Amino acid sequence: SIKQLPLTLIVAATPKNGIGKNGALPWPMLKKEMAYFARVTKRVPIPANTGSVQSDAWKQTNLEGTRRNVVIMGRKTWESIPPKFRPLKDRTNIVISTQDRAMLDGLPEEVLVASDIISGLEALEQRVRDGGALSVGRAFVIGGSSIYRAAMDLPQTKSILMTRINKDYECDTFFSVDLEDSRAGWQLRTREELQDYVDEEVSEEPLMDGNDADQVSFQFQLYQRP
Ligand code: FOL
Repeated sequence: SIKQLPLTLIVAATPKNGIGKNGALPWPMLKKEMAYFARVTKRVPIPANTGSVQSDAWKQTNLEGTRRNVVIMGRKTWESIPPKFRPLKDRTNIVISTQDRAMLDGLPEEVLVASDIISGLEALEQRVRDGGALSVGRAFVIGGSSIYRAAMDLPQTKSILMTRINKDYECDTFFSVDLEDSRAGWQLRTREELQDYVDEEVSEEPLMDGNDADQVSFQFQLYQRP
C-alpha cells in the first residue's frame, strides 16, 4: 500500500544543522550539490531482476518512462524554488499545505496539494489509478523543517541522504534531528552503501564549490535506521 511506501529524506545542512535563511538556502549556489539533488531525485531504480534474462531486457527498455519519483515538500519550500525550476521536472510534485490550493496562486494542476504526507500519497495513488499520473518510483521528502520532522515521525522513513556543508552559514531554519544521537537509531552508512543507494559514484574526498568570494566544501552521506 502507498501508505507504507518507503520515504527518503534528502537535505543539505551546515555543521549546526542549518538548512535555510530568509526563505532560501543559506549558502551561495553550489552547482555540483544542486546537480546531485536533481540527478538523485530523478533517477528511478530499475525493479529487482527476476532471473529471466529475456524479461529483464524487456523491463530495461519498456519500463523506462513508466515510473516517476515523487518529491514531497512544504509550501514554503515550494515558494523557495525559482519559478523557472518548479514544478521540479521529471518528478511528481506534492506540496503540503493547510491552505486550500485555491489560496496557492498559480499552482499547476499536475502538482498535488495535501494537508499531510500520507494524504498526499493517497491523493497520488488515486491519480495513478485514474491514469492522471505515472506510477510511483522512489518518494523523497525535500523539506522544510516541519515536513522533515513529520517524515521522521513516520515509520517508513528509513533513509536520509544528507549533504554535509562544511561551513557555518547564518541560518534561521534547522534540521531538527540529531543524527549523531545513537538512541534515535540512525547509522552512517559507508560510501559504498551510498553509491549503491544513489546508483552513481560518490567521491571519497569532499567536493568544492561556491564562488570566488565564498568557497565551501561538502560531502554526501547516507544515514539509515533499521
Ligand atoms: N537537498 C540537497 N542535497 N540540496 C539541496 O539544495 C536541497 N534543497 C532542497 C531540498 N533538499 C535539498 C529544497 N530547496 C531547487 C531549489 C531549491 C530547493 C530544491 C530544489 C531547484 O531549483 N532544483 C532544480 C535544479 C536547478 C538547477 O539545476 O540549478 C531541480 O531540477 O531539481
